[in-house]
Amino acid sequence: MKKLSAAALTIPLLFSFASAQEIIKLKKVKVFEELLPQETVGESEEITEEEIKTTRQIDIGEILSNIFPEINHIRKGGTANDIVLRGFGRDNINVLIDGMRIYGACPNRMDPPIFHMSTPQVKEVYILEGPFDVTNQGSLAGVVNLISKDPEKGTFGYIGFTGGFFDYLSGNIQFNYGTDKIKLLVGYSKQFSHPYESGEGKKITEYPKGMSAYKPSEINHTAFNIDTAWITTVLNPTEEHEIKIRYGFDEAKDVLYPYLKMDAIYDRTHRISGEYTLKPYGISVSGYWNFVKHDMQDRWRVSSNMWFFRGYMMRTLAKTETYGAKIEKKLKIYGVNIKTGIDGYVRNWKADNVIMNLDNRGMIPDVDIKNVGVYVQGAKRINRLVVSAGIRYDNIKSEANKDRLGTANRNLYSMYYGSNYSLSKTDSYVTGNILFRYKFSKRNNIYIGFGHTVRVPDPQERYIALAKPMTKPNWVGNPNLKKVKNNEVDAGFEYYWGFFGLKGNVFYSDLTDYIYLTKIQNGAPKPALSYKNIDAHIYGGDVNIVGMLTDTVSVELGAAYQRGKKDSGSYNDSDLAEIPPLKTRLALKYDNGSLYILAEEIYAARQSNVDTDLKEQPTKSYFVTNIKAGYVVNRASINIGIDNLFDKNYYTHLSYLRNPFSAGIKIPEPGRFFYMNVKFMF
Ligand SMILES: [Cu+2]
Repeated sequence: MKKLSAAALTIPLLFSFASAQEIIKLKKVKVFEELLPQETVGESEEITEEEIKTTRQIDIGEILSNIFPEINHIRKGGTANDIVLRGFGRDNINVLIDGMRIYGACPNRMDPPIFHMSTPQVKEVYILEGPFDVTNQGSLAGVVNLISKDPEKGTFGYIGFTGGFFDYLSGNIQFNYGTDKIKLLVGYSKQFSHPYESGEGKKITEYPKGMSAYKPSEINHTAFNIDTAWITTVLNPTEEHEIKIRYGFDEAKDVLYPYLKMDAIYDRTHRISGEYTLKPYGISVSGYWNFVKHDMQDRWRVSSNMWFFRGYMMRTLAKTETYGAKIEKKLKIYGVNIKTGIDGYVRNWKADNVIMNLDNRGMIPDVDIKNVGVYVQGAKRINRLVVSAGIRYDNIKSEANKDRLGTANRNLYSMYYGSNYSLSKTDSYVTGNILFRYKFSKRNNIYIGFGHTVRVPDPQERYIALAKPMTKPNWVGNPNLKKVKNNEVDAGFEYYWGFFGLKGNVFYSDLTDYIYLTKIQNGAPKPALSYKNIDAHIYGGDVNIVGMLTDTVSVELGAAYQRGKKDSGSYNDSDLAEIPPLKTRLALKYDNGSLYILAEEIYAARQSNVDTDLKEQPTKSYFVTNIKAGYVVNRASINIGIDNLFDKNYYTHLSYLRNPFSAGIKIPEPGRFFYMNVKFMF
């Protein structure tokens, strides 16, 4: 009987960079796989690697949600999907771009961090689930790191074009030049679409009602129009030295978010980063800066009708800037592989809002978060046991500028939280983790790990200040919020038998001072939406089965389930909000190296474990079928696909905004969506 090779199972068929096929690699790692090189631990270390060959290429959040049952997307519109990993969202997970921090400018998360890199730039996505990252501050429940393509040796380029339903058009061109000493990659991409239609044949712009409804003239308004340009240079003056400099710019215009009450006029981002590696000493020094400017208005909604003289009833202009640096060294002491480093960053966020005649300047009042941290992480193999551990110390200061507040929102903190609050808070803490893996054979193993992680409240949770007109509830941050603490156990196994591989993982996260939405009044004239610390726990697990049926045919089955419960605070309903239901994915693949065919079925169960305190509603179960095929010939590839083949009308559980005062507008997923992409290499 034919023995299944490790490579065949985890890396089905690898095309080199020089192939015309567009590939994004998705890697799920456990902490020590990243730290220990293959030769140290033996060739048995597994990295769960998935490859994305054909997609609509709209956004990374949607792509990840499609492949991994434990990742779910928050559907706000046609693009810019935010993600929830194992029930954790927002700042509870770290989303990094080339290892650097980036934050969205929009107080309503129209531009989540994961939106700030376009699909054609992405080479790999690293996903580290659980409390096992000490190399970045605040990785409470996981890290998602998008890695961009590096330039290669040689002179060549690509041109790619995708077209699909609802006037979806996407094109990109990339040019590569490289010698031993200098390499350069320059790229440009554009994406455009009109609003998509759901399975019931309605445009997503037709779902909001009342004042939030789109004006009849704007129902078919551009849904997004995104330009992206990037340049990466790698310099190798000698073999020992490497300097990498990256610059990226993107401008997303006319992005519609029917999930919210406003749309983005534009969202403009600059990213720059530099990295210097001194290979013989295992030292790397990196620095980065990024800036996002975001303008959202209700100008295309009915609510702006009365305000025609200025074009909008409400508007938020927001800016965020993040910069940081890291020095890291890899070394080996007494056979222990060690990575140690010192890093720091500054995140600044300001947003100014106007609603009717209310001056909400400083809606996010020029908040600075300043962090310095040190860490050390080590791993060692002792016979069949691999032990890895990490520890990190952080000092982090959050500070808002009261002078930035406008006339309408100036007194909100004292109105709801009394005079005894401070707009400056410093948190210092130690975090760490330990993980044991026992290997029964080269590939079969079990593992168990424990981690203690912390994150500080984000600038919005502590300091947002938005006064709303008339009887509408205000929105105010809680300056007294404490940092969130997570004590989590993860355990799992990997088992290979013949042509099949089976992996499973369970986790239990005990959360202290988890930050949760609440309504507050405290004697104020009207209530407000705010945040409180509660104790809670989230637990769940996922399984993954991969099987090679023949040399060319493989099957994949994945399933994930998670549950969240409140443990403290006054509540009527103990279920945590925004916890996705059971989700499964079954895929059948044929791949002979030039022809590729995939059929997949995604199922999500009904979610009735909802938090009625936040007006959450149950979400129905759904089945959706996607098919795709691709063909590669020499320097060209062509792919076609149909997502939602049977034109089902369905909603994911994260398809509407949670608010304790009223349930948000549910945004359906796209109906049948046909697309085709072609790519040439020159
Ligand atoms: Cu916005």
